[in-house]
Amino acid sequence: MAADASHYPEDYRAIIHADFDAFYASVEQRDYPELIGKPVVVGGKSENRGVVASASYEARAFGISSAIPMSRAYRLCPQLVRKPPRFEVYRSVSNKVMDIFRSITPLVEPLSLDEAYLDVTRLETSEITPPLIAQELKKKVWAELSLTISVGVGTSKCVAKIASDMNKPDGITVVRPGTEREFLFPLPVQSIWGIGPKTTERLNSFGINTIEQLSKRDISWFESNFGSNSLSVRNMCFGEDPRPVVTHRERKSFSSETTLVDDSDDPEILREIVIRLSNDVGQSLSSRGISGKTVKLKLRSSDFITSTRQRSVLEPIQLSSEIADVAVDLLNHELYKKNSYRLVGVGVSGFGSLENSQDAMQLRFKGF
Ligand code: TTP
Ligand code: MG
Ligand code: MG
Repeated sequence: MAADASHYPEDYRAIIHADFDAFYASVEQRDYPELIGKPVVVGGKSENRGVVASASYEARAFGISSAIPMSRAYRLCPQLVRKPPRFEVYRSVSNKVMDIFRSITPLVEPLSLDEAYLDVTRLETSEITPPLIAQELKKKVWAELSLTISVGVGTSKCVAKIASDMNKPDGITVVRPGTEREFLFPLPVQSIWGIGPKTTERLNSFGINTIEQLSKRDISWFESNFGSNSLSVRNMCFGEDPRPVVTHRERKSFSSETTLVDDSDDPEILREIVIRLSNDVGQSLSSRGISGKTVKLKLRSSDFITSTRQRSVLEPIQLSSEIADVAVDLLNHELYKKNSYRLVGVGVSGFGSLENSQDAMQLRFKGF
């Protein structure tokens, strides 16, 4: 569906759902460029009864998908390349993408490591429309992370989520206000959030295959088949889904840590790492308009002993340089031990009241 960029009628919400394409597998292809264009899966070894967590789109052409046994994946595609998962890397990419989303709106609801809802209703101006915001989002993610997301734009969460799946990979699907039925009706019933394989089978056995066929049933039929969910399922057939985008409850701390490629006892290297991590944490805080009073340094030595040192400052801080000043000082007090370290982390906690972040939220709305 073309990204028609004209304005939305008033009273409509503009919800974006964004999801990485073949998340784990794409991160592996990005970090090991020799895997680009190849059938790649991330998952456990077949001899350990491993399953596929994520399959590159090249692997999907062989019929390979998430959750199938690795042994079966190899039978479908003998030249398959398997990579073991690197959860730390995926978590760090996830934090970064959520920060990119939050640089556009604070109204971000992460659903899992690789996807989130954004409410961009308020961001609309004479020049900026929801489809343009979606395009901007894709561009930013590609520029900063060299990974593609697929994006759906709709007037509710359920429509946006179904839309983001329509043109994967690297897709953008806009369901304009008022065209929800046109979009949803031809789709199979299992596209609806909450309709799993068992319910699908039962509905199919009644001859109900498409959302249009389901939508034709009357409310009493829904009541006897869906119980307390009947109204929400019925409404979703028409694209109506009042669930708001909820930002997760306030976090108590923000941190960033890294495992060193080679263990190090070199003060210069360790200081440089602490400064880089302070920078990551500073960016997370700044993008949310939060400042904190406690800085924590985490160190894990080559013999796997983890220690933490923390210090509180009088005035809340947010800037990378201020965080780094404290974190580097904490590090300097450890260096006399001449230990070699394998992991370094920096965190900030001790946040003030909510008021500050709400101010920041309003500022960002105005300044977009
Ligand atoms: P998904 O977004 O469902 O899948 P995907 O990103 O690999 O592929 P696409 O969105 O393009 O269809 O899940 C995100 C990650 O979650 C996925 O990369 C690996 C992990 N995952 C599992 O570990 N097991 C699973 O069964 C599924 C579905 C996902
Ligand atoms: Mg995905
Ligand atoms: Mg996902």
